[in-house]
Amino acid sequence: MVSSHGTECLIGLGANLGNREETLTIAWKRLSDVPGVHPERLSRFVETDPLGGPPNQPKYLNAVGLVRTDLTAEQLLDVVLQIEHDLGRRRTIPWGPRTIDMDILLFGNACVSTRQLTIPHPRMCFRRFVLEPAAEIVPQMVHPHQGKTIRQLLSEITIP
Ligand code: A4P
Ligand code: MG
Repeated sequence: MVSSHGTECLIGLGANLGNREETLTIAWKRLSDVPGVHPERLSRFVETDPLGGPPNQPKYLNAVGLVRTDLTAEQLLDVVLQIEHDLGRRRTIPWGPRTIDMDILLFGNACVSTRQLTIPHPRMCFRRFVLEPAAEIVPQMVHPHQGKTIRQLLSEITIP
């Protein structure tokens, strides 16, 4: 039975090294296998031009997933950091190429600002590679700072 309790949480996934499709698929599966994390929807995978970081990076494959979770945001961060590590993510250059990046975009209506964690993800509102897949699965979900839906935020993006 699909559980309807817990917090609705939006997670962004991105990869631009290795077998990107396989890595995103495994990352989502690993997340879904964690006790207390219940997968609800995963967007299609979209190929996107790298934004920022060093020049001449390979293109990204991006996706956004919706889970319900009984975990706290801090516990969920530990989960995604562990999955990133297990899938070979090594942090070298900021915004550099990566086998997998998993960002907590929204965690219910929570606003978190600690050294480890900023929720909502501070850059999600300006990023087509986040908002497009998010709009596919949760167009009506509301951004707690902006008070706008994902669909509205997407329609207001000015950069390509
Ligand atoms: N952290 C703080 N808040 C969060 C959160 N909401 N979710 C901390 C996840 N982590 C969060 O992350 C560094 C630390 O951020 C974590 O240890 C955690 O404590 P990181 O993944 O090592 O750093 P990063 O991803 O290189 O930096 P950052 O700032 O997360 O970068 P972004 O903003 O995620 O951008 N272009 C395309 N087309 N597609 C992409 O996916 N991604 C980026 C990375 C740049 N350009 C891109 C893409
Ligand atoms: Mg990240």
